Amino acid sequence: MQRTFAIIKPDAVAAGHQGAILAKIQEAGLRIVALKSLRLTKAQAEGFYAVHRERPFFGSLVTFMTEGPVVALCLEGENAIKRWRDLMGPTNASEAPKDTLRGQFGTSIERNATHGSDAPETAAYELGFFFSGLELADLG
Ligand code: 3AN
Repeated sequence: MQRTFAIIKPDAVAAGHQGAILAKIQEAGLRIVALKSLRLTKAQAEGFYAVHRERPFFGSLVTFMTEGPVVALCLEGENAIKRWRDLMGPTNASEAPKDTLRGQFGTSIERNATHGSDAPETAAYELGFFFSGLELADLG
């Protein structure tokens, strides 16, 4: 069993696609362990994307991620990290297949509807960035 961290980004929330994306998650058999809606501050978005701070798109990415509310999720299942990334599709939404979330709900490489951790270490870090231990406790 593996956990991963997911975000429904501001573009997808503003367009009202949260419900459709949550339905896809459940149809795919990933369990929603924790879920919250919040609007990131600039400092929080900069901290979350700190690994990208030297990249040319960093400022624009932070502006985008703070423009409106997001939905943060902890997803659980066998091989959840890869399964969620496969559901999302490639980073560039304009090139993503239409049967992926980014292909369906994203519009560009930046405004790509969803985020997903890329490895177990990043999943652990990102889950801890957004959720407390109590929120991630398995209350089964
Ligand atoms: P992924 O989210 O597919 O793992 P990363 O980690 O390379 O992709 O990028 C993090 C986020 O930064 C992406 N989800 C996207 O919103 C944004 N991003 C990545 N590359 C670019 C780019 N060349 N121009 C603008 N935004 C980008």
